[in-house]
Amino acid sequence: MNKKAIITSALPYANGEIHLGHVASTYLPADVTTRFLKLNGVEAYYVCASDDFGTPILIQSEKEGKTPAEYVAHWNKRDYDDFSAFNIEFDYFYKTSSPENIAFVQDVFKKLNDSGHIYEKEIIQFYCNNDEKFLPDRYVKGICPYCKAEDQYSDLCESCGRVPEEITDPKCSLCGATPTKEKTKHYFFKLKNFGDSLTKWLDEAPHLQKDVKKYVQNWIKSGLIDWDITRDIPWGVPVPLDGAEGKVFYGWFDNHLAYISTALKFLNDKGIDGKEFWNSADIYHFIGKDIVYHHYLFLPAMRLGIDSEYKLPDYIPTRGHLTLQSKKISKSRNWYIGLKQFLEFYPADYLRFYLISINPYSQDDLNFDWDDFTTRINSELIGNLGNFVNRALGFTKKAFDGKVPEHDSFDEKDLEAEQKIKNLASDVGTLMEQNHLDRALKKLMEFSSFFNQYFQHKEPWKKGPGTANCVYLSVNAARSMAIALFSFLPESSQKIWNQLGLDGKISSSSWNDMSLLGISSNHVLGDASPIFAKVEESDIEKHKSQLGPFE
Ligand code: B3M
Ligand code: ZN
Repeated sequence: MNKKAIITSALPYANGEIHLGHVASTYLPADVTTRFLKLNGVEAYYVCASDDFGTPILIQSEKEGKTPAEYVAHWNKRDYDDFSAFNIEFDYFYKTSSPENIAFVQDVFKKLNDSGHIYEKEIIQFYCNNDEKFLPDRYVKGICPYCKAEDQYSDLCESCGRVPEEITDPKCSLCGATPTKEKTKHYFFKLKNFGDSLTKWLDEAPHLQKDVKKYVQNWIKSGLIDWDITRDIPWGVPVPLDGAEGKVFYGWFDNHLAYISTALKFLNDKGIDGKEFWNSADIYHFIGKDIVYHHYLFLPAMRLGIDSEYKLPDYIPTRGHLTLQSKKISKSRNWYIGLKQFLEFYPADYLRFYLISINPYSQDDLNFDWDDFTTRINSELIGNLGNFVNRALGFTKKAFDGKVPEHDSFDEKDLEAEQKIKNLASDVGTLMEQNHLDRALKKLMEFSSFFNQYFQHKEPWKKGPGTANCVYLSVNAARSMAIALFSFLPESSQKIWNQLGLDGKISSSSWNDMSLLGISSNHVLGDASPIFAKVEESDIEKHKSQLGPFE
């Protein structure tokens, strides 16, 4: 395992609240992975930033009568607060509109330009004579030429998912007037130049997801097209060239560079050589499958274009979309659950447990279902894990006044239990290293289930000869579970830790500690109480009725 890592997750647009769909595919898996790496002694930093530029943000700020800077500052803070409440623990959360990122983006552009990867071209663009501005992307609405869906933005049809070559019956999205077409000069990035080097990188990168690789390679084979990287709007990173006044970079030119500029800012401020660290660390970019194109082609091509001055990603864990009650999440139809709202109903760990459990390391979509949530929390998290911990600790309290008894020599069943503890770090760790967070959590639940059966089998309440061994091993198993749980359920794992009467923060344990019998005889436990409270079905019915209507 590389002893250094930088972890990023797709930067949230500073344009609205974080909902369950966002956290499921990127922020939560990235947070769990970072915690895991840290427990393994990796110097790992999880950095993120709000994605502040782009036409949707400019338009929305205009609608709300705010400056774009005020508008994004509001969402930057709100998003950060919501993430924190969910125990997504960034080492640093910054913004794409930071002075550091602006300078970095301009510098990268100049290098790309000097190496011949940029050219100017005159294009025809919609222009609103009424608003006196060019109308890129979301400034124009019309009919999708492919599927005929009405009221679609010119840069993406939400109905069929295609990017229209030219939208039919265009209208200015600000005033509704029919725009004219005017000439304007834009800058293009020669993505076409990079077909071979991208193919080579994809072929050789050992940790990229195979299924994603395959279709990206097919895109390359079918031909790459150059990217129009500038916009005629007043909100963005200014193009640093004479004659380019009034032009800014397209949001997807600057945003992923903030992975690097944010990491550099954070590391340099800490007194670490940021560039040196970046280039010797494992780089992880966690994303959702809708931005594969940007992360597997555009981002690496830009890094290749500056001679890999900053290394390309080692891991791009790509996961599917979350549907809600089997329907596509839609804010306008009220078919979504805000993260903040969810956390008013249930503890962060319930959601973390559920979302990790249903989230494979693949691009398959996953579904949030209130009934499934109830079952998994009540029967798995509480019925299995919570129950075991409570039983083991509660019994020790009751029968031994909280003091772990001296154990005797182990019988066969005890030896099997001891072996389970010894294997736990590698059983769960191997799956974690392979990014199979869901399977790792399942392994942990199997461990808990084994110990429930062990406890049941030993019947310590009968105070027979095997009682002391059973208590000793069960209390140790609870400790092991707490350490293994930390990446997934940080709050609950700390609670278990405290109830075990162990000192300090569980985060300062190391991963392999879970395979030791770390609690010795005569250790005195803390106070035991149930860690989790049941999810009530009557509440679930209420939550369901708050969604929609979905016509
Ligand atoms: N802001 C959000 C998205 O498309 C976009 C990600 C940027 S990552 C550099 O998911
Ligand atoms: Zn207009």
